[in-house]
Amino acid sequence: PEVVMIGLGYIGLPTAALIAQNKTYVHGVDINPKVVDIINEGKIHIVEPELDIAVADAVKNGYLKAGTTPVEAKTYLIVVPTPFKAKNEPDISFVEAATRAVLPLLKENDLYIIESTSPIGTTEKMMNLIYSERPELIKKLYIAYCPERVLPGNVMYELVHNDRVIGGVDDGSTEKAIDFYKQYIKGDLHKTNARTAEMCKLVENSSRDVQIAFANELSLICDKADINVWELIELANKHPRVNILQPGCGVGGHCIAVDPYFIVSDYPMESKIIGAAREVNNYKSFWCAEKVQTAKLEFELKYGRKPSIAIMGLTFKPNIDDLRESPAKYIAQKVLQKSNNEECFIVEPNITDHKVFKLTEYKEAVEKADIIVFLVAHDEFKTLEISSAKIALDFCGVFKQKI
Ligand code: SAJ
Repeated sequence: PEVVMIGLGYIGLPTAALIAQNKTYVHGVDINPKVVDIINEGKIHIVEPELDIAVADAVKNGYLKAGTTPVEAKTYLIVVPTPFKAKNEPDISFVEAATRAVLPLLKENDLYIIESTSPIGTTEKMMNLIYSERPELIKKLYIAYCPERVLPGNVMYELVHNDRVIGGVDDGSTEKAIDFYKQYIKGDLHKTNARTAEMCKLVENSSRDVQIAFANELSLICDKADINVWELIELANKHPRVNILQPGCGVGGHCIAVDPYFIVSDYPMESKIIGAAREVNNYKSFWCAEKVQTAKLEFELKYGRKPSIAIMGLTFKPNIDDLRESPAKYIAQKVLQKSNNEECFIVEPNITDHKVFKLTEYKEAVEKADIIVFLVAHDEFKTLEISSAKIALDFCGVFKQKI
């Protein structure tokens, strides 16, 4: 093969399929043998529109093969997860393990690229690791960092059309990496160094987190000030230079709620706003759970019986089936934990079956519940009519009502 792709997950597999569709031989590597088997059958293990066709084609035509160990190639792409450990410190052990796995295969003029979201300095760290183990290759490899920025649900389009930031450990590496990506990508390829490219990825997601935190902070203030935050934001955004995002029940997903910690843990004294944004967004989820408790107590005082509750939505954002780092899931769990034998209906129209939550159809839940808690603004919910006899807690702006 010409390319070895280490990591066949949400980004690695689509990228491998894209490269293979362009008639470049790709050897994909994953530590999970089940994933390897599924891919070699031309099937996929994740949900992503159009990915199934791309993988089926690439495997059928012989351009994509998967295995559990790397083989010799000209380009090595590291696309493995970088989770974080306790105390919110990033864990680059998968990047390091992937690098160690390709180390013995590297030869002069090979290109080694990290795409995994990584703390600043990771590419240089991996370069030092490679050169300490293979000193005969010093300055004879091309080493670069190139983050992905695709939106889950639209990966196959964005992989090709988004601009990319490409940073080598030296100019030769940047050029070599640009030459590689330009075979597959239609977006513009922007040159920089490895550290800037690493920080760029972290900053893109931190910027969104900070902006959402501002909207969430406004929602807390407005709740106390008796102002409809949705109306307020719409009006403020009429200003030509103001563009406030939407408040919600917190920030989720495996990127925006995670990446800012990669900056905060390395530069805690300097990243006050980034750290505070994380706190505000986390607090918003806790606040929503508390609001449900208050609504329950008020209902009981008023009607002398326990209310039934509908929890509307579990995913980390609207119209997807992904529950990773989902604030809605966290709130649902809190409500269930604090349940005092009230009937509780959990709704998630994008998931048919869940091993922990017993799911109820959304119209049925709305009909049966006294308190309806909107956590995710799924399209289905927008056409619901809620009787005025019920209490609706609209945390995500389905109806743009005051809570
Ligand atoms: N959210 C709000 N209010 C808003 C917008 C979003 O509360 O106005 C919430 C969502 O409900 C969700 C979270 O933020 O819980 C994140 O959703 P998202 O749609 O903003 O982003 P992701 O996590 O699906 O994808 C992001 C994207 N990054 C940016 O937009 C800067 C994507 O381009 C990245 O590739 C991806 O992270 C990643 O892999 O890093």
